[in-house]
Amino acid sequence: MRMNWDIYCRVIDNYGDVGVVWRLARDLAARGEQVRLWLDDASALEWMAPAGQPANVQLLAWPAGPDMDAEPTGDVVIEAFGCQLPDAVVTRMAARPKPPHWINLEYLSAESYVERSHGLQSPQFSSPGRGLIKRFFYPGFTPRTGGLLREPGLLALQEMFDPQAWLAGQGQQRLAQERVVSLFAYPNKALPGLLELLAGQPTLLMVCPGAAQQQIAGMNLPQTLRCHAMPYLSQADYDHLLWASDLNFVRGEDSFVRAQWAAKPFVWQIYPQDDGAHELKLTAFLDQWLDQAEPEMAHQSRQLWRAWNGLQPWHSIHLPATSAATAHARVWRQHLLGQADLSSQLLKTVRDSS
Ligand code: TRH
Repeated sequence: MRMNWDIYCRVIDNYGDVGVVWRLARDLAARGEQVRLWLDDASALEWMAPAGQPANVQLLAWPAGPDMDAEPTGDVVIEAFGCQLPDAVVTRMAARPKPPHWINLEYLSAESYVERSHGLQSPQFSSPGRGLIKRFFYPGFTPRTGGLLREPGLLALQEMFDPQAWLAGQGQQRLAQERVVSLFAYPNKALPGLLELLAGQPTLLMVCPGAAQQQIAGMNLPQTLRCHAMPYLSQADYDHLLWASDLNFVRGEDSFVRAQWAAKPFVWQIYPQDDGAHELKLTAFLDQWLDQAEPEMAHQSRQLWRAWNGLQPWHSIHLPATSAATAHARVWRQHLLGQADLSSQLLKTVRDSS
């Protein structure tokens, strides 16, 4: 039975918040659900989703005018990344004859608290939400978590993808012996070290908008390194960039997940936190991801990831052999395919508790 979903999200910084909720909204809509996406800043969707939204996704501004206060709430209300719903919305949720499913969608992490906390319920004892139950939903990498966003048909699309044709569409061509590397990064002191490492082999470096493009613009590059400054791509084309590359540098949350579905070697730059909490989060992922990996590849990856994240000096850093890294990326994707995707799990949670 089709349900009405309200997804609320406040954009804190960067593009991951809007990127994740937009992907979720589209995925639910593709499965026949009716979705309203409430965003306080939808500007990034201009380039992320230039084709606009499907008919069953409605984009709404938050905070909105008086109409927001009058709107009935959906059957399911998703509070993304602890964004704190306005009291007026919670009051209306509590006033519904049949209370809505209230789900707090959390950030992605491989830390052990995720399995412990996923699915926990928080009954509301005071106004405005008195009588409602909020459920915590944690994405993750193991069957005891909420899984990862993965649209049905994603792998089939990748199978049919033609990397040369796509690169040509971007005005680029892979030269003989050249590898293609994508780079999406926060400001990073390790960038000169990385460029030197990449220049050890002919490389076409596709640099996404942002800090890295500015940093590279002022540098003298060796002849073995061809850099191409990319425009902002749509989310679909960003996937294509990951699929067309032999090695991907990704960041944050959503590009990090997409790199895993791309099943190409990748390096993650985690969103840095002032209190250093990102180191634990990075280590938790490395531990899971490298658990069954070939030892040399695992060692080199750990050193490279830590140095790229400023957690150790850029010293004696190597790129893991492409063959071992690619084999590992495929094994890891296969492991992830063993768990239900995030939208399927959300739908199941809601249906089971209806
Ligand atoms: O932009 P980010 O750094 O977002 C981060 C993370 O979400 C982090 O967890 C959060 O705490 C912080 O913001 C506030 O990286 P992320 O998550 O990869 O999001 C980027 C989105 O932009 C993703 O949906 C992919 C999309 N994208 C495109 O669609 N086209 C592009 O050209 C590029 C470079 C990205």
